[in-house]
Amino acid sequence: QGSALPKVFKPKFEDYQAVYNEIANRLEENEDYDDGSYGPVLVRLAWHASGTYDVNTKTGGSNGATMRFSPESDHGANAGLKAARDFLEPVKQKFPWITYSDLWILAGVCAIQEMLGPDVPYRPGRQDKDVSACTPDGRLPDAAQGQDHLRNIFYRMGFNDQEIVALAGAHALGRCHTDRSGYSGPWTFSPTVLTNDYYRLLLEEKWQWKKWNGPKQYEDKKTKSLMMLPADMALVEDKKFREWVKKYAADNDLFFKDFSNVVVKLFELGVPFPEDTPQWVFKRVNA
Ligand code: DDH
Repeated sequence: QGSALPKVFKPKFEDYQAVYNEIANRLEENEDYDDGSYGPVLVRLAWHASGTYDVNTKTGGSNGATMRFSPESDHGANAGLKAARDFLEPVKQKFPWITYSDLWILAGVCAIQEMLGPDVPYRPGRQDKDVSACTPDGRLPDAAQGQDHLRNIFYRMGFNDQEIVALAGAHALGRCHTDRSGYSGPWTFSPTVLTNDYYRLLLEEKWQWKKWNGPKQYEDKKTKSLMMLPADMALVEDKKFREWVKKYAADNDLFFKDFSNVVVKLFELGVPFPEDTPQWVFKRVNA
């Protein structure tokens, strides 16, 4: 007797690659958006979805996509990430089988690879949670603070000093917006291409306080067109962090290798993958 059970759609690598391709092909659809790409804000969405993890209570992290809901969507650190969530909504409509949690991380992976960063291996399997799983405010770093705060925040996620510095290299990408964080400007001259320029600029430029009415931030003395946050500058002020800044400034391959490893760790914090979960590297569209 034949089973009347409906066939459950079990997505495979090709299905996730199709989602990847959809995102990759739309990254530059709106040339008026920032520097012409949604890539940076998608990386930031994936990071803020993941960086709420608490290694002691095992709460937060990318499993859940709870930033869909208030209060988490209204946390100050998440200001502006609606642009990224809205960008991904039509992708979710087109591929309804993917969870928001998997989609947001896949978008981060896609953005990093398409902005010429390293391969970032991906595992699917995150499940969306409801509003009750929203994390409390204050789990993401405060840009106005220094090394002690960075250690408190990132040790809570389970990272060490080397990993803190490797993660920060993401600030080669994107910019600050006065209507989001209050800060202003990009960190590098090529904010839609991932390189180790963030570290090189940190070490090689002369940085001075920007004279303006906004929050305290640095500008480069030469062009006054680049910026650093107090939390960025902590990486060269702290002796232990500085050693890693020097290594990554001198060696882009080392940065790419360490960045890929630490981003995979970040994107998988607290995700209970079944043991037989495959790990994939997506094929690039913009190769
Ligand atoms: Fe960041 N980040 N970030 N950041 N971040 C901002 C933008 C972007 C801090 C503060 C800010 C990471 C770490 C830190 C990206 C990725 C990552 C902005 C500006 C602030 C402020 C937001 C706005 O106005 O739109 C602080 C503080 C830290 C820290 O203390 C370490 C990490 C670990 C990542 C990562 O991806 C691994 C990206 C990308 C952006 C650019 C977003 C955009 O829209 O452009």
